[in-house]
Amino acid sequence: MLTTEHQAKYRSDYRAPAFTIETVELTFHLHEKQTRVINSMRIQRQTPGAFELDGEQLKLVRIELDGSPLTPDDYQLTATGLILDGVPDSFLLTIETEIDPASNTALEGLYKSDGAFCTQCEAEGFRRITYYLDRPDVLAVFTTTIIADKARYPYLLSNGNRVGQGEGENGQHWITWHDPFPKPAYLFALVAGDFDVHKDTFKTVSGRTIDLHIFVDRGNLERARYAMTALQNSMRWDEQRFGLEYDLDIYMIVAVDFFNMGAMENKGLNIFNSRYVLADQQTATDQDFLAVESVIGHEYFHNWTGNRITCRDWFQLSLKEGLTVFRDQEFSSDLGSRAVNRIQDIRIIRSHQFNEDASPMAHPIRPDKVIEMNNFYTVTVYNKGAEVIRMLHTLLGEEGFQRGMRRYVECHDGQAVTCEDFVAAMEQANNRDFSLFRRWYSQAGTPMVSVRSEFNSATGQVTLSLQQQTPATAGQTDKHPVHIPLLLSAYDKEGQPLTLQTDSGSLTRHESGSYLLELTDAEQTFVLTGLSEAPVFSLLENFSAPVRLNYHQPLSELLVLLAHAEAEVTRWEAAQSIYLQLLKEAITSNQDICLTDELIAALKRLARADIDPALRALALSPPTAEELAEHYPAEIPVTAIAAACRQLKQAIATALQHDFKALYENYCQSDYELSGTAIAARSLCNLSLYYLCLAAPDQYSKQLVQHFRGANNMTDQQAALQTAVHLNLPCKQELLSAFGQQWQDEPLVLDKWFAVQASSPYEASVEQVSELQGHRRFTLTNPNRVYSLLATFSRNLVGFHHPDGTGYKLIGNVIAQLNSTNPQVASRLLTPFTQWRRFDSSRQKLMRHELERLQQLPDLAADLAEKIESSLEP
Ligand code: B3K
Ligand code: ZN
Repeated sequence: MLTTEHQAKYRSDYRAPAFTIETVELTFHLHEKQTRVINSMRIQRQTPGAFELDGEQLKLVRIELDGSPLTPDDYQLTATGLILDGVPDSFLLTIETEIDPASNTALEGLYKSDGAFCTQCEAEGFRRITYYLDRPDVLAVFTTTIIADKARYPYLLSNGNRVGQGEGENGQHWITWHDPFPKPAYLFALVAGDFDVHKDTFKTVSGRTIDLHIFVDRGNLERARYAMTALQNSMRWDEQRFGLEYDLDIYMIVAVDFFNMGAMENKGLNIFNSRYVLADQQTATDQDFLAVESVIGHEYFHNWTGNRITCRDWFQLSLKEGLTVFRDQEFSSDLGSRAVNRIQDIRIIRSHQFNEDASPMAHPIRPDKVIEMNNFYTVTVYNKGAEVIRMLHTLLGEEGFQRGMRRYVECHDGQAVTCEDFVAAMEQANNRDFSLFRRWYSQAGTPMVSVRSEFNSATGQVTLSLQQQTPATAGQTDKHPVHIPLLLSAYDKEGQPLTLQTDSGSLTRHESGSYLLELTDAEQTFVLTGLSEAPVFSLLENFSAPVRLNYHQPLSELLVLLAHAEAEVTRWEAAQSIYLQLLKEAITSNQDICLTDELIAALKRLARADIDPALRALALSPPTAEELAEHYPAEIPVTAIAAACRQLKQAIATALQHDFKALYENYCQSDYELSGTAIAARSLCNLSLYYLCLAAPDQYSKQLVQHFRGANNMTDQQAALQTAVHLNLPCKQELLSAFGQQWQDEPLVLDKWFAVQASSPYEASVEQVSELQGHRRFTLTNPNRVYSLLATFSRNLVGFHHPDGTGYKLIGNVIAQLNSTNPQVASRLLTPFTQWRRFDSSRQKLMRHELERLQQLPDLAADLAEKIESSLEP
């Protein structure tokens, strides 16, 4: 047998396919353990070259070429596919294979989720269903017939429109679907099962009526209402903001409990992890509702950015993901609070993406080398990818950006294209030169922008000296300057906004209200004129580029911004900078944190300020230990970080106790409503209760229990539970068992119960997690459960990094088990180990030992091998 196991692929090796598939007719005879797949492909040669189909874990039953059966002498079976020599230039190939969905624990290809059949084909899962040219630049028209037992599988679904159906023998029935839009195999989907269906419609801008069907487990119909509204909102928003209308007559979403990731944008038939569909007041938190809205939007928006225009090869993944994340972020911001959404997105980049840049798996948003594609559905490709699109938006403005989008769609509808094609469309539509901007696609790492400002009172000028430098990343040491849009504003000492100008014309007013400077060189200076005092700058406003900012601002200036900045995100940034300074000083000096009267007064004003309560809650929350760790690229002082974070919160709690009491009373609501205002109020109310319990546990524990028992929604109930557990209050056990009892049969809620305990910021959490692994509801077969207990724990700075290494062992053992059953999930759990060089020598040794132990596993999956090898590279 030939094997290509663990072989790297390079972007530079791309070759157009020698053959294309014009049409494909699939027939599925569904059976738990022996599903038969008959695949008839009309194939056309494009260029000279071998004919080789991808296929994995398939049992070949027969092959026919233009109607004649082939014998084993006519083809060659390899570990990864099927080679046919001497094929004609145009032919019909029929292949029958047998697959075993019930044993498919990797949840890739065709598998069973509880009682239903479902598929996951991105990136390379279709090859586990049949032999095929499983690459995104082969676009075919699919017709799919599904045959199955009618009683057990009354719903048989696939992409496109339903074109035929009938009854068969022995209680079987069949349905045929036809998708008129040519698509790559990764967008293929099939579902068979018994569901409740929530039905509605949407009338498009051109007047067509689209059927919308959401399929959920029986009994969950009510919990699909919110997702339906989110879908309708998405469809309307994409018409209004991007001018993009839906194309098929029906849009279906199926919610399944067993799913490796969030959801999948299969053409006309999205398959979702049930956590991003099911939501109601009793079982979903406000954050869950917002996540449902965002993921529903994301998958819907892929219909144009991903499906109609797809990727030429998987190195271009950010073409569809970066752009679609940008679109879903804008959707959430247009419908909800723009500032709150932006803050959440900034936090993801700063904590997770910057971490990835500092890890051995660092890669540009368009990677150059991949071993296992599933390892590249990363925060870099997705979220940094979205920041790169956002920078284009900042540079072009909404109008210019939309002009570029229209050009992109006009030129590339129906094609499989590259990131380069996208940038070129933006350039051409706007008559701009983005040669330098393109570097964001090829260069990995987090640029550092250092700024000095000097005021000259004699001339009334400020000289801003800027330097940019990107530290070396794994496998890419040679770095160059990138094109950075830097948004900024300035205030006087009283917090009045200042009008800025330059002599050179290099400063423009941006549509956001901030000013825009474009950095393109390693070093640049800008002279701002006409100022009567040294301004208080707000730099990198709205996080206008995914960079670190090195600009020292005294507390006095940060307090001006905290109190007066026009942009809410800037006020939050000012608060975070203040907290960071305090935390870092405490860690360096090894001294306790002491809040000055001036700072306390500022925080009290913030607590009472006439701004969105959700924003106040965010600004009154210092960085988490995990976020603070990101600021220690060389060595993360685990214990000191945890101590400093605890102290700072304790100090805030004590100093503002009365304010939190007032906030709790003002913002606690008895009636439940799911509106932006109510969500914001709940966040401030729950934060206040947390601080009160921290300031005076004896006095407020009772209140907390009441808050928990009296809660009429999951947000309040979960927040109370988390406060009890994270503050280790005496009522902790009482609330844990009440919650566990009440929700034992609701998997999505029980996941929260596991996660709250796994994130508890104590060393002892490792014992707790170890015990929970034996809980009767714990299982390694369900990815949601694994993520809630174990992925959550692996991100718990204090628990996972327990000095005796038990946290590492615990997760290492699980990875070893999942290696053979579900490598994608195993690989996700491995991510924290890739950071091993950032810890003290004792922890380094323990983490490294775990990586080496895993490396020895027999049949190590490519997903793990790639990460482990890059981590251990000297
Ligand atoms: N495109 C899918 C992700 C597929 C992941 C494959 N391992 C979901 C999304 O980004 O919309
Ligand atoms: Zn996506």
